[in-house]
Amino acid sequence: MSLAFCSDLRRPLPAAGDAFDEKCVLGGALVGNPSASRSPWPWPVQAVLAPVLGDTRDSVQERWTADGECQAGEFKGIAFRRSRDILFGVIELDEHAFSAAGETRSLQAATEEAYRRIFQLLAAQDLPHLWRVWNYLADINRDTNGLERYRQFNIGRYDAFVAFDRAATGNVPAACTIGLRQGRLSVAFIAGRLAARPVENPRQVSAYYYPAEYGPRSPTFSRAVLLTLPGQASLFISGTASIVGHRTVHPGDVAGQSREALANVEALIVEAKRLSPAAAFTQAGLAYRVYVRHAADYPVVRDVLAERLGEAAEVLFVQADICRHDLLVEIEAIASTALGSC
Ligand code: 3EB
Repeated sequence: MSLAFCSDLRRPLPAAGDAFDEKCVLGGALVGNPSASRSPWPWPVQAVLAPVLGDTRDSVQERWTADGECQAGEFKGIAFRRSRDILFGVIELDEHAFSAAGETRSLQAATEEAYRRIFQLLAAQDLPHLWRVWNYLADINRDTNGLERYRQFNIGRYDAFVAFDRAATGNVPAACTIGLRQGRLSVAFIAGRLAARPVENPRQVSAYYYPAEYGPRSPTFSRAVLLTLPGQASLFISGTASIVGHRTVHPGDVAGQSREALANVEALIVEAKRLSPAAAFTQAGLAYRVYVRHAADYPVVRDVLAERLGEAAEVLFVQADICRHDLLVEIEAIASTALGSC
Protein backbone atom coordinates (compact mmCIF):
# COMPACT_ATOMS: atom_id res chain seq x y z
CA MET A 1 0.00 0.00 0.00
CA SER A 2 1.53 3.32 -0.98
CA LEU A 3 0.47 6.77 -2.04
CA ALA A 4 2.46 9.18 -4.15
CA PHE A 5 1.99 12.75 -5.31
CA CYS A 6 3.54 14.21 -8.42
CA SER A 7 3.33 17.49 -10.19
CA ASP A 8 4.55 18.62 -13.58
CA LEU A 9 6.21 21.53 -11.82
CA ARG A 10 9.39 19.55 -11.79
CA ARG A 11 9.25 16.94 -14.48
CA PRO A 12 7.28 16.34 -17.64
CA LEU A 13 4.37 14.02 -17.10
CA PRO A 14 3.24 11.55 -19.68
CA ALA A 15 0.37 12.79 -21.80
CA ALA A 16 -3.16 11.79 -20.90
CA GLY A 17 -3.99 8.34 -22.13
CA ASP A 18 -0.47 6.99 -21.85
CA ALA A 19 -0.23 3.67 -20.16
CA PHE A 20 0.45 3.58 -16.46
CA ASP A 21 1.42 -0.02 -16.09
CA GLU A 22 2.85 -0.08 -12.63
CA LYS A 23 0.86 2.58 -10.87
CA CYS A 24 -2.78 3.31 -10.43
CA VAL A 25 -3.61 6.99 -11.00
CA LEU A 26 -6.30 7.85 -8.48
CA GLY A 27 -6.93 11.38 -9.67
CA GLY A 28 -5.59 14.85 -9.39
CA ALA A 29 -5.93 18.54 -9.99
CA LEU A 30 -5.50 20.90 -12.90
CA VAL A 31 -4.56 24.30 -11.52
CA GLY A 32 -4.60 27.35 -13.75
CA ASN A 33 -6.46 28.71 -16.74
CA PRO A 34 -5.52 26.37 -19.57
CA SER A 35 -5.71 28.20 -22.87
CA ALA A 36 -6.05 25.11 -25.02
CA SER A 37 -8.85 22.71 -24.28
CA ARG A 38 -7.49 19.31 -23.43
CA SER A 39 -9.00 15.93 -23.77
CA PRO A 40 -10.41 14.70 -20.49
CA TRP A 41 -8.21 12.51 -18.37
CA PRO A 42 -9.40 9.03 -17.58
CA TRP A 43 -9.44 9.78 -13.87
CA PRO A 44 -11.17 12.41 -11.73
CA VAL A 45 -9.56 15.84 -11.94
CA GLN A 46 -10.44 18.86 -9.84
CA ALA A 47 -10.25 21.93 -12.05
CA VAL A 48 -8.94 24.90 -10.05
CA LEU A 49 -9.59 27.71 -12.51
CA ALA A 50 -7.41 30.45 -11.08
CA PRO A 51 -4.37 32.26 -12.50
CA VAL A 52 -0.99 30.65 -11.92
CA LEU A 53 1.50 33.34 -10.90
CA GLY A 54 5.15 33.73 -11.90
CA ASP A 55 5.19 30.82 -14.26
CA THR A 56 5.49 30.46 -18.00
CA ARG A 57 2.87 27.75 -18.01
CA ASP A 58 -0.83 28.60 -17.95
CA SER A 59 -1.68 25.52 -15.90
CA VAL A 60 -0.13 22.75 -13.89
CA GLN A 61 -1.28 19.20 -13.48
CA GLU A 62 -0.97 17.22 -10.28
CA ARG A 63 -1.64 13.55 -9.73
CA TRP A 64 -2.09 11.06 -6.94
CA THR A 65 -1.07 7.49 -7.57
CA ALA A 66 -1.30 4.30 -5.57
CA ASP A 67 0.06 0.85 -6.15
CA GLY A 68 -2.04 -2.07 -7.25
CA GLU A 69 -5.07 -1.94 -9.50
CA CYS A 70 -7.51 0.94 -9.81
CA GLN A 71 -11.25 0.79 -10.07
CA ALA A 72 -13.24 3.75 -11.39
CA GLY A 73 -16.71 4.69 -10.29
CA GLU A 74 -19.42 7.30 -10.16
CA PHE A 75 -21.76 7.86 -7.23
CA LYS A 76 -24.38 10.63 -7.05
CA GLY A 77 -22.22 13.03 -9.04
CA ILE A 78 -18.92 12.04 -7.42
CA ALA A 79 -16.31 10.84 -9.89
CA PHE A 80 -13.89 8.58 -8.08
CA ARG A 81 -11.11 6.07 -8.46
CA ARG A 82 -9.88 3.75 -5.79
CA SER A 83 -7.18 1.23 -5.12
CA ARG A 84 -7.72 -1.47 -2.52
CA ASP A 85 -7.00 0.99 0.30
CA ILE A 86 -7.20 4.58 -0.99
CA LEU A 87 -9.92 6.59 -2.78
CA PHE A 88 -9.75 9.96 -4.55
CA GLY A 89 -12.97 11.69 -5.59
CA VAL A 90 -14.28 14.96 -6.96
CA ILE A 91 -17.79 16.40 -6.76
CA GLU A 92 -19.00 19.66 -8.28
CA LEU A 93 -22.42 21.03 -7.42
CA ASP A 94 -24.32 23.99 -8.83
CA GLU A 95 -25.49 25.75 -5.71
CA HIS A 96 -28.31 27.44 -7.64
CA ALA A 97 -29.99 24.06 -7.84
CA PHE A 98 -30.39 24.19 -4.05
CA SER A 99 -33.13 26.71 -3.49
CA ALA A 100 -32.75 29.00 -0.52
CA ALA A 101 -35.80 27.85 1.39
CA GLY A 102 -36.53 29.78 4.56
CA GLU A 103 -33.38 30.23 6.59
CA THR A 104 -31.39 27.74 4.55
CA ARG A 105 -28.93 29.34 2.20
CA SER A 106 -28.25 27.66 -1.12
CA LEU A 107 -24.46 27.45 -0.74
CA GLN A 108 -24.94 26.03 2.74
CA ALA A 109 -27.39 23.44 1.38
CA ALA A 110 -25.11 22.53 -1.54
CA THR A 111 -22.16 22.11 0.82
CA GLU A 112 -24.10 19.89 3.18
CA GLU A 113 -25.27 17.79 0.24
CA ALA A 114 -21.75 17.41 -1.20
CA TYR A 115 -20.41 16.19 2.13
CA ARG A 116 -23.41 13.89 2.73
CA ARG A 117 -22.76 12.23 -0.62
CA ILE A 118 -19.05 11.88 0.18
CA PHE A 119 -19.85 10.21 3.49
CA GLN A 120 -22.36 7.88 1.82
CA LEU A 121 -19.77 6.91 -0.79
CA LEU A 122 -17.06 6.25 1.78
CA ALA A 123 -19.41 4.03 3.76
CA ALA A 124 -20.45 2.11 0.65
CA GLN A 125 -16.82 1.66 -0.43
CA ASP A 126 -15.75 0.66 3.07
CA LEU A 127 -12.97 3.30 3.05
CA PRO A 128 -14.35 5.44 5.85
CA HIS A 129 -11.43 7.65 6.82
CA LEU A 130 -11.44 11.08 5.19
CA TRP A 131 -7.84 12.34 5.12
CA ARG A 132 -7.70 15.52 3.07
CA VAL A 133 -10.30 17.75 1.41
CA TRP A 134 -9.86 20.60 -1.10
CA ASN A 135 -12.85 22.99 -1.22
CA TYR A 136 -13.32 25.75 -3.83
CA LEU A 137 -16.24 28.12 -4.16
CA ALA A 138 -17.03 31.41 -5.86
CA ASP A 139 -17.17 34.75 -4.02
CA ILE A 140 -16.06 33.34 -0.70
CA ASN A 141 -16.02 36.69 1.12
CA ARG A 142 -19.36 38.01 -0.17
CA ASP A 143 -22.34 38.35 2.16
CA THR A 144 -25.65 36.92 1.00
CA ASN A 145 -28.74 36.61 3.18
CA GLY A 146 -26.82 38.39 5.91
CA LEU A 147 -23.94 35.93 6.20
CA GLU A 148 -20.55 35.67 4.50
CA ARG A 149 -20.48 32.76 2.07
CA TYR A 150 -17.49 31.11 3.78
CA ARG A 151 -19.54 31.06 6.98
CA GLN A 152 -22.49 29.54 5.12
CA PHE A 153 -20.13 26.87 3.80
CA ASN A 154 -18.97 26.14 7.36
CA ILE A 155 -22.54 25.54 8.54
CA GLY A 156 -23.25 23.09 5.72
CA ARG A 157 -19.97 21.22 6.24
CA TYR A 158 -20.47 20.99 10.00
CA ASP A 159 -24.08 19.81 9.66
CA ALA A 160 -23.05 16.97 7.32
CA PHE A 161 -20.38 15.73 9.75
CA VAL A 162 -22.91 15.74 12.58
CA ALA A 163 -25.64 14.13 10.47
CA PHE A 164 -23.33 11.19 9.76
CA ASP A 165 -22.24 10.85 13.38
CA ARG A 166 -18.74 11.93 12.52
CA ALA A 167 -16.61 13.85 14.96
CA ALA A 168 -16.66 17.59 14.20
CA THR A 169 -13.66 18.20 16.47
CA GLY A 170 -10.43 16.31 16.97
CA ASN A 171 -10.34 13.60 14.35
CA VAL A 172 -11.28 15.67 11.29
CA PRO A 173 -9.58 15.89 7.89
CA ALA A 174 -6.95 18.34 6.75
CA ALA A 175 -8.48 20.86 4.34
CA CYS A 176 -8.36 24.10 2.48
CA THR A 177 -11.32 26.29 1.52
CA ILE A 178 -10.49 28.81 -1.15
CA GLY A 179 -12.42 31.39 -3.15
CA LEU A 180 -12.39 31.54 -6.92
CA ARG A 181 -13.82 34.16 -9.27
CA GLN A 182 -16.60 31.92 -10.51
CA GLY A 183 -17.68 28.34 -10.89
CA ARG A 184 -19.50 25.68 -9.00
CA LEU A 185 -18.80 24.41 -5.53
CA SER A 186 -15.98 21.90 -6.03
CA VAL A 187 -14.85 19.40 -3.41
CA ALA A 188 -12.01 16.90 -3.94
CA PHE A 189 -10.93 14.43 -1.30
CA ILE A 190 -8.65 11.55 -0.44
CA ALA A 191 -9.88 8.86 1.91
CA GLY A 192 -8.72 5.47 2.98
CA ARG A 193 -9.03 2.28 4.92
CA LEU A 194 -6.73 3.42 7.74
CA ALA A 195 -7.24 6.41 10.00
CA ALA A 196 -4.86 9.34 9.59
CA ARG A 197 -3.62 11.06 12.70
CA PRO A 198 -4.64 14.68 13.15
CA VAL A 199 -1.92 17.22 13.91
CA GLU A 200 -2.69 20.54 15.58
CA ASN A 201 -0.53 23.65 15.77
CA PRO A 202 0.47 24.73 19.30
CA ARG A 203 0.63 28.34 18.05
CA GLN A 204 -3.02 28.33 16.98
CA VAL A 205 -6.42 27.61 18.45
CA SER A 206 -7.79 24.54 16.68
CA ALA A 207 -10.08 25.78 13.91
CA TYR A 208 -12.94 23.63 15.21
CA TYR A 209 -12.71 25.62 18.47
CA TYR A 210 -12.70 29.07 16.88
CA PRO A 211 -14.98 31.41 18.85
CA ALA A 212 -18.35 32.50 17.43
CA GLU A 213 -16.97 35.82 16.14
CA TYR A 214 -15.78 33.87 13.07
CA GLY A 215 -19.22 32.50 12.30
CA PRO A 216 -22.09 30.46 13.73
CA ARG A 217 -20.30 27.15 13.09
CA SER A 218 -16.57 26.61 13.39
CA PRO A 219 -14.60 25.23 10.44
CA THR A 220 -14.30 21.44 10.46
CA PHE A 221 -10.65 20.73 9.69
CA SER A 222 -7.35 19.72 11.28
CA ARG A 223 -4.22 21.79 10.84
CA ALA A 224 -2.57 18.73 9.26
CA VAL A 225 -2.94 14.98 9.12
CA LEU A 226 -0.20 12.41 9.35
CA LEU A 227 -0.65 9.24 7.41
CA THR A 228 1.49 6.24 8.18
CA LEU A 229 1.41 3.58 5.51
CA PRO A 230 3.80 0.64 5.38
CA GLY A 231 7.24 2.08 4.76
CA GLN A 232 5.90 5.56 4.17
CA ALA A 233 4.90 8.58 6.20
CA SER A 234 2.89 11.30 4.49
CA LEU A 235 1.91 14.67 5.87
CA PHE A 236 -0.92 16.77 4.50
CA ILE A 237 -0.69 20.35 5.78
CA SER A 238 -3.97 22.26 5.54
CA GLY A 239 -4.25 25.77 4.24
CA THR A 240 -2.12 27.75 6.71
CA ALA A 241 -2.33 31.49 7.16
CA SER A 242 -1.12 34.36 9.29
CA ILE A 243 -3.20 33.43 12.32
CA VAL A 244 -1.86 33.22 15.87
CA GLY A 245 -4.28 32.02 18.50
CA HIS A 246 -7.45 32.63 16.54
CA ARG A 247 -6.61 36.14 15.32
CA THR A 248 -5.27 37.38 12.03
CA VAL A 249 -1.87 39.00 12.57
CA HIS A 250 -0.01 41.44 10.27
CA PRO A 251 -3.15 42.81 8.56
CA GLY A 252 -2.17 44.69 5.41
CA ASP A 253 1.42 43.39 5.54
CA VAL A 254 1.86 40.63 3.00
CA ALA A 255 5.53 39.98 3.84
CA GLY A 256 4.68 39.69 7.54
CA GLN A 257 1.77 37.37 6.75
CA SER A 258 3.99 35.18 4.55
CA ARG A 259 6.58 34.81 7.32
CA GLU A 260 3.90 34.06 9.93
CA ALA A 261 2.25 31.45 7.72
CA LEU A 262 5.65 29.79 7.21
CA ALA A 263 6.25 29.86 10.96
CA ASN A 264 2.94 28.01 11.33
CA VAL A 265 3.99 25.46 8.70
CA GLU A 266 7.28 24.98 10.56
CA ALA A 267 5.40 24.46 13.84
CA LEU A 268 3.29 21.76 12.17
CA ILE A 269 6.40 19.98 10.87
CA VAL A 270 7.90 20.02 14.37
CA GLU A 271 4.64 18.67 15.78
CA ALA A 272 4.41 15.96 13.09
CA LYS A 273 7.98 14.84 13.82
CA ARG A 274 7.17 14.69 17.51
CA LEU A 275 4.27 12.35 16.70
CA SER A 276 6.20 10.35 14.09
CA PRO A 277 9.91 10.55 14.99
CA ALA A 278 11.06 8.34 12.14
CA ALA A 279 9.62 10.63 9.47
CA ALA A 280 12.15 12.88 7.73
CA PHE A 281 10.01 15.96 7.07
CA THR A 282 11.79 19.21 6.31
CA GLN A 283 10.42 22.59 5.37
CA ALA A 284 12.49 22.66 2.17
CA GLY A 285 11.37 19.16 1.22
CA LEU A 286 7.64 19.80 0.96
CA ALA A 287 5.57 20.51 -2.14
CA TYR A 288 3.66 23.76 -1.64
CA ARG A 289 0.59 25.42 -3.11
CA VAL A 290 0.47 29.11 -2.18
CA TYR A 291 -2.68 31.20 -2.63
CA VAL A 292 -2.06 34.93 -3.05
CA ARG A 293 -5.09 37.24 -2.85
CA HIS A 294 -3.64 40.09 -4.92
CA ALA A 295 -1.50 39.16 -7.93
CA ALA A 296 0.57 42.31 -7.33
CA ASP A 297 1.79 40.82 -4.03
CA TYR A 298 3.31 37.82 -5.77
CA PRO A 299 6.94 39.09 -5.90
CA VAL A 300 6.93 39.81 -2.15
CA VAL A 301 5.49 36.39 -1.28
CA ARG A 302 7.90 34.65 -3.65
CA ASP A 303 10.91 36.39 -2.12
CA VAL A 304 9.89 35.54 1.45
CA LEU A 305 9.42 31.89 0.53
CA ALA A 306 12.69 31.73 -1.40
CA GLU A 307 14.52 33.21 1.58
CA ARG A 308 13.10 30.60 3.95
CA LEU A 309 12.81 27.53 1.73
CA GLY A 310 15.59 28.06 -0.77
CA GLU A 311 15.15 28.49 -4.50
CA ALA A 312 14.82 24.78 -5.13
CA ALA A 313 11.60 24.20 -3.17
CA GLU A 314 8.62 23.02 -5.18
CA VAL A 315 6.08 25.86 -4.99
CA LEU A 316 3.02 26.61 -7.09
CA PHE A 317 1.62 30.15 -6.71
CA VAL A 318 -2.05 30.73 -7.47
CA GLN A 319 -4.11 33.91 -7.35
CA ALA A 320 -7.25 33.23 -5.30
CA ASP A 321 -9.31 34.52 -2.39
CA ILE A 322 -8.65 33.47 1.20
CA CYS A 323 -11.52 32.76 3.58
CA ARG A 324 -10.95 35.76 5.88
CA HIS A 325 -11.08 39.14 4.18
CA ASP A 326 -7.95 40.32 6.04
CA LEU A 327 -5.80 37.35 4.97
CA LEU A 328 -3.56 38.03 1.96
CA VAL A 329 -1.80 34.67 1.63
CA GLU A 330 -2.36 31.02 2.52
CA ILE A 331 0.09 28.14 2.23
CA GLU A 332 -0.65 24.42 2.03
CA ALA A 333 1.85 21.63 1.63
CA ILE A 334 2.35 17.92 1.12
CA ALA A 335 5.23 15.83 2.38
CA SER A 336 5.65 12.25 1.35
CA THR A 337 8.70 10.08 1.43
CA ALA A 338 7.41 8.67 -1.86
CA LEU A 339 7.07 12.10 -3.43
CA GLY A 340 8.00 12.03 -7.07
CA SER A 341 7.94 8.30 -7.50
CA CYS A 342 4.68 8.15 -9.40
C1 3EB B 1 -7.55 29.40 9.02
O1 3EB B 1 -6.54 28.94 9.54
C2 3EB B 1 -7.41 29.89 7.61
O2 3EB B 1 -12.30 26.06 6.30
O3 3EB B 1 -11.41 24.33 5.33
C3 3EB B 1 -7.45 27.19 6.31
C4 3EB B 1 -7.60 25.83 6.00
C5 3EB B 1 -8.58 27.96 6.46
C6 3EB B 1 -8.86 25.26 5.85
C7 3EB B 1 -11.32 25.44 5.88
C8 3EB B 1 -9.84 27.39 6.30
C9 3EB B 1 -9.98 26.05 6.01
O4 3EB B 1 -8.64 29.48 9.57
C10 3EB B 1 -8.47 29.41 6.73
